[in-house]
Amino acid sequence: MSKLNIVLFGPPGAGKGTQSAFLIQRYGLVHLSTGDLLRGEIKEETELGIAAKELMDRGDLVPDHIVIGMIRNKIESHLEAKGFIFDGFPRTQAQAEALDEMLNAKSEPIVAMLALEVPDEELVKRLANRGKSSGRADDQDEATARKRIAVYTRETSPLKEYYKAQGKFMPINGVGSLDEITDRLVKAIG
Ligand code: B4P
Repeated sequence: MSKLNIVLFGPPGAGKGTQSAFLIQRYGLVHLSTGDLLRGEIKEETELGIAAKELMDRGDLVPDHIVIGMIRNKIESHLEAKGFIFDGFPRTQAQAEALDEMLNAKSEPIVAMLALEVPDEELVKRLANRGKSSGRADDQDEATARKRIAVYTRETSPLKEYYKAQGKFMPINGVGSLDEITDRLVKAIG
C-alpha cells in the first residue's frame, strides 16, 4: 500500500499542531513538526538550537539547509512509517523541492496539501492566547505574531501554487470547533 504522506499547511496559529495530534492517531502516521524539532534543539541547548532561537524569537524563518537536514534525518529514521504528517514544513520553495526529491526517490510522494485557512485577526487572537501559557517568546508579543503572519504571506503561502500545479492543493476552512475542523480534514483525506 502506498504511504499517506500529507503536508498540513497554514499560517502560524491556524491549528496545524492541534489537528496533527488527531490525524496521527486516526491514521497511525508519524508527526514531523519542524517547529517542535527546533524547540527540542533549543531546550537541549545544542549549537543548532542556540542559532535557531534568535531567529524564531524574532519571527523569522530558520535557514533552509537546517530544517531540510532535520527532516531528512527523521524520514530516514522512520522507514517503517505508514506515512508522515509534515507540520510547518515546507515553508519555502527550496524546502518544497527538497521534500519532493527525498520522497520521489522512494516513490512515496506527497498525496495532498491540506491548507487550513484562518483570517489574520483570528490568528493574532489565538497566538496571544497560547502566549499566556506556552511561554513562547514568538507568541507573546503581538508585533512578532504579526511579523510571522507577514513572513508566511510573503514566503510560505506561494507554496499553494506549487502544490496546485501538482493537483494536490486542498483548502480547508480552519475556523470552527476542533472537531468540526478534524471532520473537514478527514473528509478531504477521504
Ligand atoms: P511552528 O512551531 O510551526 O509554529 P506555528 O506556525 O505557530 O504553528 P503551531 O502548529 O504551533 O500552532 P497551531 O496552529 O496548532 O513554527 C514556529 C517557528 O519555528 C517559526 O516561526 C520559524 O521561526 C521556525 N520554523 C518552523 N518550521 C520552519 C521551517 N520549515 N523553515 C523555517 N523555519 C521554521 O495552534 C496555535 C494556537 O491556536 C493554539 O493555542 C491552539 O490551541 C489554537 N487553536 C488551534 N485550533 C483552534 C481552533 N479551531 N479554534 C481556536 N483556537 C485554536
